[in-house]
Amino acid sequence: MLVIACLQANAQSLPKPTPRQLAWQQLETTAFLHFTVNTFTDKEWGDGTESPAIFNPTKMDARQWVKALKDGGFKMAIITAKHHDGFCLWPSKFTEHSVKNSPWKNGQGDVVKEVADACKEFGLKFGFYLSPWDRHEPSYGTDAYNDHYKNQLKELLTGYGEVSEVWFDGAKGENAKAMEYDFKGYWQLVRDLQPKAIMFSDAGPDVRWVGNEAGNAGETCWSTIDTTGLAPGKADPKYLNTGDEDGTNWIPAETDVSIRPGWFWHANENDKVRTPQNLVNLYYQSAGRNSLLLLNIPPNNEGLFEESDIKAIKDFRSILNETFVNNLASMHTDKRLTDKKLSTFLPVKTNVPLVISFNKKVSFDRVMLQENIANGQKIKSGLVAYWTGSTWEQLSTFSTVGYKRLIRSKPVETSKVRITITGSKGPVQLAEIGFFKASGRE
Ligand code: FUL
Repeated sequence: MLVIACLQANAQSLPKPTPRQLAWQQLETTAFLHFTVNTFTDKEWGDGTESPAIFNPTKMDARQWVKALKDGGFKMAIITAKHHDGFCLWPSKFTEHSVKNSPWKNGQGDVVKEVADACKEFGLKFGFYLSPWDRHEPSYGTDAYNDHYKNQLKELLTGYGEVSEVWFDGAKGENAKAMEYDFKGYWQLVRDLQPKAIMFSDAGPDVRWVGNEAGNAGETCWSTIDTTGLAPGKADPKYLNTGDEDGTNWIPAETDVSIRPGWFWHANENDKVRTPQNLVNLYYQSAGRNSLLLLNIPPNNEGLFEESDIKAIKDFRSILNETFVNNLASMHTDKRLTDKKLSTFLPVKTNVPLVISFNKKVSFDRVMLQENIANGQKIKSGLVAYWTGSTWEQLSTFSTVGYKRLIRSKPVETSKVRITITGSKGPVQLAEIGFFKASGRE
C-alpha cells in the first residue's frame, strides 16, 4: 500500500507544462529572421560603429517573408529587433542608432512593425530577439544599461500587438564584466506586459536552448531540467541537450539552426542553402525528438528572401505533408490513439505490449509516438517490433517520447506491430501512435 501511495504521490508531483508551454510545443516549426546592418556589411557580428546610412533594403517586403513562412508551414516568426551591434530595427525613442536615421523609407520605416503586421495578416505568431549585448549603446557596461534595455523591451512589448515569444541570450562584452544583466527584471516585464509570451534562454524560464546550433536535440530529450545555478550564458550545453530525467522545472528544448552556414545573409552563401531533404532531417532531429524547430531564414540586402530559400522551405513542407498524410494505424487501434489530440490518451502499463493488427499487410518506415504531456513526461524507454509471419522481430528501440518521438526505420511489410514501454517514471498516457510510409523524396 505504502509503495503504491508513494508512486502516486510521485506521479502527481511530476513537473508539467503551463498552458503557455503546452501551446508552444505544438507549434513544432517556427522561424527566425536575422536581419540588421550585418546584412549590408557581410558580417555575423557588428561592432556597433556601423552607420545607419548603410541600412537600405530598397525592396524590403516583410509580407514576402511571412507568406513564404506560411507556405512552409511555419507557425511563428521571430525577428532580431536588435542584435549585438545595437542597431534597432524599430524607431526606438531611446537611441539614435536605428532605422529612423537610415535612408530606408526616409527614416520613416519600422521593420518590427512590418513583420508584426504581416504575421497578423497571414496568421502567424510573432516574436522578437532583443540582444542584451549592445556594442553601440554608451551606457552599456554600467547599471544604467539595465534601465535602457528595459525601456526598449517595453517599447517592443507594448507597440506591436500580441507577442508570442521573446528570445534572450547571455552574450556579454568584455567591457561589461562589472555589470550584471537584470534578467529577473526583464522577465518580469515580459510577464506583466505580455503574459502569453514564451521566454527563451539557456535557462528558461519557459523554454531552453538545445545546446547546439547544428539542429540536433538529444536522442534522449527530457522537457525537464534543474535550473539551480543556471543562467543565460551559464549552462552546460550537454545538459541542455538531453535535459534531466530528475529535473524539477518543465523547460523544454528549442532547436535553433540556420538554413545557411551563417545567421545573417551573405551573398557568398547563396549556394549553401540547406536542401529540403536536409531540412526534413532537422525536423526529425528536433520536433521528432521532443523539441521544436526554430529555423533561421535570413532576408537579403534588398530586404527579400532569396528564391532558393523560399523553394527549400516549400519543398521541405511538401515532403513532410506527403509522408504524414496517411496514418496506417487509423481504424486499427483505439480511436484515442489516432485522433490527433494529446488530451485523449490510452493508459499503458510498462512491459505490457500494445498490439496493433492491420486487416491486411501494410508497409511503413516511420513510427510516431506521443505522450499526453499535459500530465508530464513519463516514458523512459520502449521498443517497436513487427510480425514477420512467424515471429516478432525488433524494429527499433527508443528512449524518451514526450511531446513526440519520430523513428525512421527500415521499410517493413507486416500485418501486426507491437509497442512495448519498457521503462517509465509514472503511469504512461499514450496520446498518439502512427505508422507512415515516407515520401520517396526524402
Ligand atoms: C547567438 C548570437 O551570438 C548569434 O549571432 C545568433 O544571433 C544566435 C541565434 O544567437 O547568441
